[in-house]
Amino acid sequence: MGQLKYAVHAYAWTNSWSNDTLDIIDKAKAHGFDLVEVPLMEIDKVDAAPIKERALAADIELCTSTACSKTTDPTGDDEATRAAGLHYLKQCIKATADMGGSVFTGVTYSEIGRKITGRPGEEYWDRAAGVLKQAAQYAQDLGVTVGIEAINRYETFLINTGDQALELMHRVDEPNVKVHLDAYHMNIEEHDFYSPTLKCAPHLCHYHLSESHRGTPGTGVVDWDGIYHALGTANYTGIVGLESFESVSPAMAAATCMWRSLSESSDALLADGLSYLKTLEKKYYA
Ligand SMILES: [Mn+2]
Repeated sequence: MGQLKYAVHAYAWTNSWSNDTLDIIDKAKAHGFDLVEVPLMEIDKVDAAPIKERALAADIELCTSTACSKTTDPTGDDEATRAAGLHYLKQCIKATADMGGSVFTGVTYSEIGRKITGRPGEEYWDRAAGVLKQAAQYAQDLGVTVGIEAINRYETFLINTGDQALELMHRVDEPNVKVHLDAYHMNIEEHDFYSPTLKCAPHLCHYHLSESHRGTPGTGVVDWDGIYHALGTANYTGIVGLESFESVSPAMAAATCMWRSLSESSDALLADGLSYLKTLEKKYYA
């Protein structure tokens, strides 16, 4: 038995979660994953009860993630947008609890893809922290942890590094707010992989183990030994996960800028990637 819990993002098989895609839960189990990461982008289509039932039947856990949009931006310039952001985050937290999950994460602090006219001033940090604090307090009663995923500069202006995610976490100052790293983004933003992983490890709630080109882990330039060395040193025993955008629709390919194939298929990426990562886990966890 390994010590890490491996999630697979449902985007490996669909770009739109609904009750028509519940079979993904069984597929994830068949692949040997410990959790399914359910996307909450289209929250109105997420029906928690059948998801919970299917996951219980398959003996697999659930976590959730999203990215805020222009109309639900916690850093939005007007009060109404920030209020809509808080309302949306609460919907996501409620759905997570209703399906039996305890981790909700992603770009929870701002609209994904937003560009501003200069470097972000204090007001953006204050807005994000203010909304996240209220969301986190709501989540406490439901037993849900809220994650802050650091993503690259082309996709957000606010949280690009592990250090910045920690900074926002400290500003929110609620015990159920944690950090979420993603190796694809780290490859663009960090100096190395070992140091930020080690520094964030005590505060992690999730780690997307994505390769530098979003293909199969182990076939790009991410320093996987550095990541696992740090995770093993910190004795992190939480959730890590795979994201593949290989086999979905043209719209999904465009949204994730996957303009060419990086692996044979999502299934191949997941099988090869999971086996590669579990080998590393054996090497670095005593
Ligand atoms: Mn990610």
